[in-house]
Amino acid sequence: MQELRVAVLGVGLMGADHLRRLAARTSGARPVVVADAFADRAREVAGELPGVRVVEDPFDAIADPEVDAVVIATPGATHEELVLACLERELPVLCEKPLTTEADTSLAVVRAEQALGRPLVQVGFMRRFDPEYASLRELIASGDLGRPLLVHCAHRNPAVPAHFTSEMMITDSVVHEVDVARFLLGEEVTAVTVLTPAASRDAPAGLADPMVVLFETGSGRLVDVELFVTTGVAYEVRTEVVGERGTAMIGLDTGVVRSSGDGRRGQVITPGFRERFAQAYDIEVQRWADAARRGTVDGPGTWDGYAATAVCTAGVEALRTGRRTEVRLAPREA
Ligand code: ISE
Repeated sequence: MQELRVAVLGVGLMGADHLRRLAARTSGARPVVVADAFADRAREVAGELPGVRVVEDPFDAIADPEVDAVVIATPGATHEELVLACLERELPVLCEKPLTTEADTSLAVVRAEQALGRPLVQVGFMRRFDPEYASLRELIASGDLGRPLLVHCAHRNPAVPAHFTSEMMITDSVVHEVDVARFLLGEEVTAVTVLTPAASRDAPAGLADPMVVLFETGSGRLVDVELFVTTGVAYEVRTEVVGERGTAMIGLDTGVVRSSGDGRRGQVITPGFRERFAQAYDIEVQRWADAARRGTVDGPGTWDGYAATAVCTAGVEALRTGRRTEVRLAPREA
């Protein structure tokens, strides 16, 4: 295939970001169509990019004969039918997380792709493409840390939109640590416990912020996640692996160390996830486009999307009941 002609569905924060990335920084691919429920927003974003058409209905974009591949960045609740429509046309897809919002619908997507006999869908777990996460995984694989026993994670956002709920802290935020745990440890998460300490007085009423989430894995390892989404500080995502013969940590923003006039020395913390993971997003989209042109997927696939949704479903139940909740995962078929 010469050049991958891409439709971008949804041009909110992430979709608009991916659209510009495809237009300016992805080789072998270019955006040709955008669709968004807010037509004005779509026209405005597309207006910056010559040759990009706007359609109102995302299904028209999927059916468009000029489209070879699709990026889905619409709200999670729309993903199921959009991904299934792409599979019907056998189009490669990069779907922002979540793959779908419920475990059973994610499993249906896994099965629909399996029926086609080849992988077509990549799920937007961009942390796998972040050089620090990739190095941490290589370090684990080298055996130098010994067997990893524990993973400590901190996931702090300076702020979240007003509609953000405690459940979304799991389905929208902790979902990344679910994928990180599976990516680093190479096994499934089997149970989830959620603890809600005294809430920050700065958090909106009713938001269980901060929250501590504990994952158990199949072989008995533990991953703890401190989630704090209204810190008012900056974007801080840290991951520390504790092995039998050493520990390793990433996410310290160890960029330029600068002294300033007020007698302080330090680094700048990235303000948000788009800045912190900018390089990861670039690599993710480039690897997706390269693989799509080769007729394959080179990143987290539908099973990874399904497993993450299943763990989040258990997490939301654990939050609601206050009890340790087992993850119900269907058997993996070859
Ligand atoms: C957001 O949707 C993301 O995906 C970010 O990576 C995460 O840090 C944030 O908490 C989510 O709301």
